[in-house]
Amino acid sequence: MSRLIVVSNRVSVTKGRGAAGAQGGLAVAMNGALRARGGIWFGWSGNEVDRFTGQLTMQRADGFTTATIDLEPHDVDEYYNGYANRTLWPLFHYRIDLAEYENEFGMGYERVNERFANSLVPLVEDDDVVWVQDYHFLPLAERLRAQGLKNRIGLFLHIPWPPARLFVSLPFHERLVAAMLHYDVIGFQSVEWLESFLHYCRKELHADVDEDVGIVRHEGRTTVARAFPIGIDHKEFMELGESDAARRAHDRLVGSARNRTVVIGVDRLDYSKGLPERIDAMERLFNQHDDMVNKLLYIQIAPPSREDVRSYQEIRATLEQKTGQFNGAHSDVDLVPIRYVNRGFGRAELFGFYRAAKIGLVTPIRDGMNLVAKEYVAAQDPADPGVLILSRFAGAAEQLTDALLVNPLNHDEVTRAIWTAMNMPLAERKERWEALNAVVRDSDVIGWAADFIEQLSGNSTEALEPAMH
Ligand code: ADQ
Repeated sequence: MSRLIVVSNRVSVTKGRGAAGAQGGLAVAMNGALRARGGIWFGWSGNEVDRFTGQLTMQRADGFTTATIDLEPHDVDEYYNGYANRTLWPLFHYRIDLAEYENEFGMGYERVNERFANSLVPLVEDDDVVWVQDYHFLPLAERLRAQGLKNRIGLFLHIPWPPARLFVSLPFHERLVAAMLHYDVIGFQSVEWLESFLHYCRKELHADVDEDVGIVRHEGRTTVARAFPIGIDHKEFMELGESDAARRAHDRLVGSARNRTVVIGVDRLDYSKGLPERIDAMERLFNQHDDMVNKLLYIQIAPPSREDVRSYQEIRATLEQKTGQFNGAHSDVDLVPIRYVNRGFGRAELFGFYRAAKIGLVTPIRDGMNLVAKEYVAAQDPADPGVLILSRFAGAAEQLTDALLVNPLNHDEVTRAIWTAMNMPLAERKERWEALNAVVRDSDVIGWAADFIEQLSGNSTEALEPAMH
């Protein structure tokens, strides 16, 4: 079997089971894929040095090797905090109002992609397959090709692809997508993001696009573009659910809820996750129904992320203010309706919290997939499952059609969904959950990685299946 080389911004090895913490969905997914197959995980160490050397630090991890490089402070400012998180992230989440277009950001992004290519090329052997993760490295394949790499190179985009009308607001958008077309395979989380990409390629690049099979031909190259919806490591997660830590977390939450229905949200603190809008929906619920303080407890777990970026400082301040105001208005002397917790938890504890919560509230304004929705489903008690309320704007909504799907911007709809979920009969909860759980169990991260790698390893584009499978 050929080796797998994974490239991503950060390399984060989970130290044994249940310790992934708040590293985000990518870390959770990649550890599963690399542990199952073996190979090298290459990325930024997270450290800064005064002068870039490209020197690699190699370490043996749990079943695979990690190789990391250090970056200069201005690389981190311009490439990571800049172009990746202040330009591409907001734009790809449809927030062109927050997207910043600075020349230095673009130049830093190009420079770091070049540096990654220079350091990676010596590690790659002839029949390795190279699998690049996410929006940090859209042009990396082009840089690797320029250095003569002939290997199969694939990209998986964990975030949405915006509609062409929004994407064209990015300066040099044609150049960026033309560089992406040096990948052999580009994977998206959902058919919606895939279709936006294909539409852009046809309309703006005038590429030859076969939408039925997801093939883009441009300047003599052929790229396969398909939807590969990511999943969770279902087996591992279920095993965590058997642990004492999970049971303790469950009992602790149930005990402290004092017979109130627990609603849970678990999200990185990010403006794409729709957190202030959730509190607005709660506000309506509490105003519409009497005595909600005795009926409902909303736990929002939201560890801060990207704290160097101003829009993240702002969303944090907004949330603190809104939860403070809400609790001030709706608490009783011995009952507080919103518990807002700014830290990460072990995955076993999360399992216990999910199971204790009769409602999972997953209402991002835009999200590539959203793995919390899938974790919430997996963690439910089959005999008495909770209800998932899911934003129709998350990639997960394409698969999890038996959730209560809502428009997170429509507060009334979310309020109604919470009320419906609180009052849903057991038979309906079971029926919905069984359908949801079958999807979550049968499309896990191991299968996701295997599908992508199989597509990437194939030398022929002749016998392609339809774009979505
Ligand atoms: P994220 O935006 O980070 O990922 P998500 O898919 O929800 O979002 O993954 C979050 C992961 O981090 C989950 O496994 C969750 O359990 C964990 N997590 C979140 N908060 C936590 C906390 N307080 N403590 C512990 N763990 C916590 C990006 C994209 C998503 C896409 C994933 C994977 O934005 O759309 O689903 O990558 O492709």
